[in-house]
Amino acid sequence: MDVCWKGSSDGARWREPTVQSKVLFRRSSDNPILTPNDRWWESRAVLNPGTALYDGRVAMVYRAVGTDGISRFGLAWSGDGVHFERPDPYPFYEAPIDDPTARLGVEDPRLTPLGSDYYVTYTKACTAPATTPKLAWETAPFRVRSVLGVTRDFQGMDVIATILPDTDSKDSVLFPEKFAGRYALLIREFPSIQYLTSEDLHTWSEPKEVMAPVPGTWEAERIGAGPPPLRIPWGWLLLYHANEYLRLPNNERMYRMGLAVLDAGEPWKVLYRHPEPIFVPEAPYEMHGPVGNVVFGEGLVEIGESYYLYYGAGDGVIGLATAARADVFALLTEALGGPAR
Ligand code: BMA
Repeated sequence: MDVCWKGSSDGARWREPTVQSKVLFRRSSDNPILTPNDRWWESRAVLNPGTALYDGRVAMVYRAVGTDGISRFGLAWSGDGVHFERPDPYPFYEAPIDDPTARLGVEDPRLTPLGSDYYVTYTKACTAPATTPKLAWETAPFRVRSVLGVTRDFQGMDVIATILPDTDSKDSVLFPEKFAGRYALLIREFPSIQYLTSEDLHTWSEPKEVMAPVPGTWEAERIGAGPPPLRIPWGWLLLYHANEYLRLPNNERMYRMGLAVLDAGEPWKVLYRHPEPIFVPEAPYEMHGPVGNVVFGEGLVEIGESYYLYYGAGDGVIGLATAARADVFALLTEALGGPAR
């Protein structure tokens, strides 16, 4: 492991990360599986992909940053879950030019299949005041809002609504099921994960806290949902990201992935929260990039006997890590006992 936090001349400021390598999810030997290319709108970075199974293939909607520093969405397809093609030379979606709340563009899409549609939850971002677009990784004062869109066939995306128009929020994920007739969503209002419901996808209930950061640990500073929750025999499998400030020389934080299980029918209740991260930055393309020390998983699909986790690495490229379903279930059986059926 590249221990870039050691050997600093300012030894008093830097400290060891609280947790290092964990192996529940293993990175693909084909990583990084998607990198920037010479198209102007995705030439600087591709990252943070939402994924879903569609017509026997993996559809991937990812964040792309181009020469103008603005974030847009690209679309990639894979037949085997590992090798992706980008047949369309144009962005899948970009923010309308006249939206002052999206001057930095759109970020971090997640895909939720529900009914015959695929919902897209994402962030739109601007600076305040939003007059000079800056790169997303610059230390600009950020304003972020969560948005809900929808596609049926990946030929284009319709925007449904901004989820909480007056609130800074991000990391929204829609559940792939309704609860008592209502849509349900997880969202990050700094620094924790909240639960909201809606009858019509336009008006949302008051946020209810689901999980908060844990001071003094690898998830001390802020947490947010990763991919949309996935149904498992115990309830809902929630992979999430967690941020810890390390005071590293080049970037003062580290993003890792954690695992929790939410109650099947009352998903604001946490049945289990694994004490250690299940995936951490270690590879060079995760440790170094526009923002180093980042794994940011947003896509999770089941292929064969495995979970495929698609993640942004170092905010610059896209990686794949897989876990055997049997290993995840063994961990949960040890933690929770056999699933109640
Ligand atoms: C979060 C988001 C992500 C990004 C991550 C790490 O706040 O902005 O888009 O990948 O930080 O920089």
